[in-house]
Formats: sequence, C-alpha cells, structure tokens
Amino acid sequence: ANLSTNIAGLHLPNLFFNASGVCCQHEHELKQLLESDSGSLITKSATYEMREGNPSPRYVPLPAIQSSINSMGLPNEGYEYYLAYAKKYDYSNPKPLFVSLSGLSVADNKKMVEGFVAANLPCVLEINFSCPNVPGKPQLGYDMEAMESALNVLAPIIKKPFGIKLPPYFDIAHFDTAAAIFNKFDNLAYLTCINSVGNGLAIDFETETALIKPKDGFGGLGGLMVLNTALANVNAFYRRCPNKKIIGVGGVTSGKEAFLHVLAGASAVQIGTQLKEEGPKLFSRVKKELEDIMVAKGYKSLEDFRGKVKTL
Ligand code: RRO
Repeated sequence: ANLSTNIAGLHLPNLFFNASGVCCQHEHELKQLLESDSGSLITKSATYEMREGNPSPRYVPLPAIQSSINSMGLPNEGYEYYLAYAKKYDYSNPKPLFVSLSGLSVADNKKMVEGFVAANLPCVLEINFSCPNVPGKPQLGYDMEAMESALNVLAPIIKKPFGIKLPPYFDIAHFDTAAAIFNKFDNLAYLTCINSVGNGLAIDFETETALIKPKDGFGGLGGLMVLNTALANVNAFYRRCPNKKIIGVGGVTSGKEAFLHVLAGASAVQIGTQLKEEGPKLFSRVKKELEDIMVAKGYKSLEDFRGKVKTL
C-alpha cells in the first residue's frame, strides 16, 4: 500500500508526522523525528522572543483514557532558533520541513513571517491560531474577525502556500463562517484540524487536586477523548474547502484512527499525545497498521478512500 501524500505542493513519503509541540522544541528532538519513520516533521510553535512557558506540572497523561491535558504556555526557543534550523535543514531529505509560528500578536506574526520570507526557504509555514494556554491571550481561531484580519496581513506577505492550525469548532455556524473566510485566501493551502480541546479540567480522585498547575488546572485536552471532535472538524472543512488540504490531528493512537481521519478527508495525519507517550518509534507501528488495514480493505493509495466516509 502507498502511504505517500502531498501538502502545500510538497511530497511526503508517508502521511504521518508529529503534532506541533511534541518532540520538536529542541534540535535533538527534531533529529529523533528525522531518524524515525515519520513522513515529515514540524517545529514547536515559535514566538518572536524565546519563552520558558508555564510552571510545572504542565503536561500530564491520562493513561486510563489514552489522553492528556497540557498547559505548556508556549515554551520555545524563539523564532530565530527555528529560522536558523530551517536555514541549515537538508532539503534533499525526503521529509519536507514544516515550521509553526504562534506570535502573541499579529505584529509579531508579521515580523516572524517576514524573517522567513526574506530567507526564501523551501519549508512550509503553519500559523497557529489556536494556542489555548497563554493566560490573557484568547485563541485567535475563536474570533472570526481577528482571524480574517490576521490572514489579510499574513497571506500576501507569505505569498507561497501555507497552512493554519485551528481550534476545534462545535457549531455548524462556526464551520460555515470560518470556511467562508479561509476560502478567500488562495495561498492558504491547508488547514490543520484540530489543536487541543481548550480549557478542560482534570482532577485526581484521591487527592481531590487538579492535575496540572497553571490556570487553576485548566488545560488543553488531547488524545483519544478528542478523536470524534477531530474527525468532525476534518470532515466539516473537507466538505467546505474543496481547494484546500486538511491535516487531521486528534486521537490517533493506531493505524485505525488514522484510517478514520483519511476517510473524513485528511491528506496527512499528525500525532501528539500518543507520540509524547510512546516516542518516535510509534511511526513504524502506525504505518504498518494503516498499511495492513488498506491491504485488508483492498485500498492501494490514500486517494482510494480519502473523504469517502459514507452517510446514512
Ligand atoms: O504551548 C502550549 O501550551 C500549547 C500550544 Br502553543 C498549542 O497550540 N496547543 C497546546 O495544546 N499547547
């Protein structure tokens, strides 16, 4: 079975890579992804200046439900670190490089984008409109007017194909409004659905205490508990944005959930919580599992079933 795919005009040898934030803040982690069986890699969301992030504990797995909660607070090395990495990246590697940017303001996103455009690199920018964890900074993806203004500033500067990372939406009116905005921007080539389900609360039964320290225990939920929200968002935008690719992320623990993401319309699949828990050797496993599913069902390539979920 052929797991290769294309995003933003670039070829990926297989559809799997990391969700931004996991195994990608530092060069030694990006190296682990390069050496893994992933089809690509994306860097940790960068801000203009480096950040320590929120106090720990700030990521806790919820193993009983193959899920997690985090309020990392955008710890990163600052955009110049990721720009330097992108400048020295070996683009003869079959894995294309994606770079995530998450400025704390449109002005910061503009400055970072200008830095990358000036360097004229073949990496792809993914602008994060959906960090749920910086106190006092609402998720841009939930403010439709602010999101359109940001795209009006950034899309013409980027010029090349780029992507955005979206929060989960929970209302059909929001899918309609957001998709109508995205369809105004021709070089917005792909949508990554979904970021974590923002501001959940995990409590330890015995100690009656919140599991993470920042924000009174509130943090983004990931893993299997968000699978169905992720599938809905992938499919909602796949239906509404026929000229864009969708990257599915949320709830992938095995080849089976990846198969469901592709059925919903995903062209690539990112993995967060399960990668954090299992490490980069996960990619060999999920590739094999998806290939086995495709062989059993008689599918030779992702195009054979992408977006072909049946409805009643
Ligand atoms: O760093 C984080 O707290 C974080 C970010 Br930027 C994001 O986009 N999603 C998330 O779950 N955590």
